[in-house]
Amino acid sequence: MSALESMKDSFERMLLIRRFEEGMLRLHRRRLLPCHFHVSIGQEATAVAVCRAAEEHDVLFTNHRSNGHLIARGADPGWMFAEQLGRVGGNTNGKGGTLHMIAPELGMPWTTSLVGCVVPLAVGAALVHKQQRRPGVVIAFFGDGVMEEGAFYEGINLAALWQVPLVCVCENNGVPAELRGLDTTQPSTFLARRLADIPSAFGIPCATIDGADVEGLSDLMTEVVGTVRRNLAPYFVEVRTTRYPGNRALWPELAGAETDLGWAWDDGEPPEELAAWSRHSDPLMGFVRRLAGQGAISRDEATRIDAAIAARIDEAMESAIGSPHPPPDSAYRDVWAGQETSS
Ligand SMILES: Cc1ncc(C[n+]2csc(CCOP(=O)(O)OP(=O)(O)O)c2C)c(N)n1
Ligand SMILES: [Mg+2]
Repeated sequence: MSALESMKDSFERMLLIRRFEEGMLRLHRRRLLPCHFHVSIGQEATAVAVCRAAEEHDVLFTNHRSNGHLIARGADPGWMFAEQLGRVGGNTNGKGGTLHMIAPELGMPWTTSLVGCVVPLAVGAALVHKQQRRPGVVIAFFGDGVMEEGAFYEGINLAALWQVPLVCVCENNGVPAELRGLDTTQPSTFLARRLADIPSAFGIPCATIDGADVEGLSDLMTEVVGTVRRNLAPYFVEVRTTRYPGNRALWPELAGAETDLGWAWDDGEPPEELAAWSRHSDPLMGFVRRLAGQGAISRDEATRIDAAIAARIDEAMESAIGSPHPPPDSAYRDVWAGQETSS
């Protein structure tokens, strides 16, 4: 892939994630979602950069904020809408929802909604990779909240002692306003925001990077994943992102308006509540502005790509809405590993 093709690929993947999550917000406004949900608007660059750096045989663990990770790895938006709508066609036919989305066929075999627990699970998987001399590395996505949990410390301690091929990707999106003041919150989150100091103390190499810079992230993640592959030892990356203004913890809202790529060509301004975030912190609009400024993408081409993605998302969403709810007699199916699915 040429440099230009790879830039456009990053743009398309980030846009697909954005349009999927804007679709989730639309479903919320239509009151079709039976359960809470999360969006990763503003964190798309991390998902895309990590998945570009990962190879097919690598194993990825995700968390409750998983839409971007799954889509960047190639998951189909159709089943992801169905799962979150509680419909047949999702990975558990709608019984797990936002908290339990996985794609084993894409090397994303497991997730947990217990904050922190993804780390020991991923360390265990990485140990298996090392002991059985499997070719891949293990990559774990988690939030900064994980670093307030004991499981994290046990996990990285063992990862450092056992020297397992594990890439920790900590998406530091700060503490949402409604959760500020909880006594479980670590001083590091509030004060220094230097989360990388913590794994450093365990002897794990660390990097901190701006989550709004998809190209910087891609370069770093390629280097980090390559280093872990070569050295069979853990690495920790803190990605600093800024929360999208509509990103409430459980029930996100659309802030201002859906993303309009025209903003990159000075065609109108984002609404006031989005303006500062869009200009300084949004990895998607930042990248489109850069591509447009360099003449790497024309407005027509961006509009064509956007229309194709919007059509794909609309079709996937309407087909998921048309899917039935799982029948009551399937209540105990799809909920344990190894069971047959109900559809
Ligand atoms: C062990 C545990 N404690 C508390 C919760 C409730 N909870 C769900 S998400 C969340 C915040 C997680 O923060 P972070 O890991 O930074 O992810 P973010 O939502 O900010 O992306 C909390 C406390 C939980 N799911 N598990
Ligand atoms: Mg967080």
